[in-house]
Amino acid sequence: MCGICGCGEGHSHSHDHDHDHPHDHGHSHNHGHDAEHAHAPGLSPKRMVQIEQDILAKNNRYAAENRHYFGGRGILALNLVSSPGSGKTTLLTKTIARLKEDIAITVIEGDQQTARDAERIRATGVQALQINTGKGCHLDAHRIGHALESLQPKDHSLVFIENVGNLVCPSAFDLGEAHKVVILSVTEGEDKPIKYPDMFHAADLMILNKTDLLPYLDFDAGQCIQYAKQVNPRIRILSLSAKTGEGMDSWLRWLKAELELQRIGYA
Ligand SMILES: Nc1nc2c(ncn2[C@@H]2O[C@H](COP(=O)(O)OP(=O)(O)OP(=O)(O)O)[C@@H](O)[C@H]2O)c(=O)[nH]1
Ligand SMILES: [Mg+2]
Repeated sequence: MCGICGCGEGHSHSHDHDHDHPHDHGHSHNHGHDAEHAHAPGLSPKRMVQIEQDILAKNNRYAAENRHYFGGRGILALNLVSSPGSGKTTLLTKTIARLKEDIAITVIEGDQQTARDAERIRATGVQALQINTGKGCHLDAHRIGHALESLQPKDHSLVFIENVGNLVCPSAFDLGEAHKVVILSVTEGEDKPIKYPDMFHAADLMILNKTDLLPYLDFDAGQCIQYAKQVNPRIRILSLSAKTGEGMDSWLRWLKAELELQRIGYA
């Protein structure tokens, strides 16, 4: 169970013992699937809160390792979050097509089931690894650490992490990314930033996608942008259509600028 949001995390390899994973960046560590115990009968609310805090603290330690890994190698890692179907994979395939000649790109895909998104990414010619979370509702930093071990992204490259489609739980889990990028499609309604404020608060950039559909909808883009800024005054907002390519140039310029900053190589 997801002890953070209560929506029922549990890994597809669900079990209840601790085990070790060696990491080739110099250490091994334990992790227990504590979250799965969070709904066990007989647990007091106080104990539940303690378990939630432990899960997040443990995740934050792995996230710090990932951030150190990215920082030392000048890699820009972005965590793409949204509700299901906002267009994350479409945006990625279109972005990769425009950038892959100049920039090395690696993608980590998170979905509950199937390898469909990783296959769509591989069809563009770049490396992708699919993580299936089973009943899990978000990616966690520990799994990203393992994915990095097997993918070995190049120094000064771009790593996209497409999170599980869910506007709630992924907001609580730092993966070590430079930025969370929240994608909201215009078919979802302009009120999503105020209904799911944690996600819009956690994100540094919001992409308003599927703008090609605006003529057919009552979506009020100005109101949506105002709601997003109400929740997070620092949020940057770009509007685009991954389908038609309108607005993509600004997104590509943002990516290149952020990559350049990351290439400085942080300690
Ligand atoms: N009209 C229009 N459709 C789009 C656009 N971007 C994506 N789509 C469509 O939206 C649907 C979902 O796109 P995906 O890229 O699979 O969305 P996703 O966010 O990766 O979905 P999950 O991984 O399942 O959460 C597909 O039918 C896409 O073709 C867009 O800019 N305009
Ligand atoms: Mg997808």
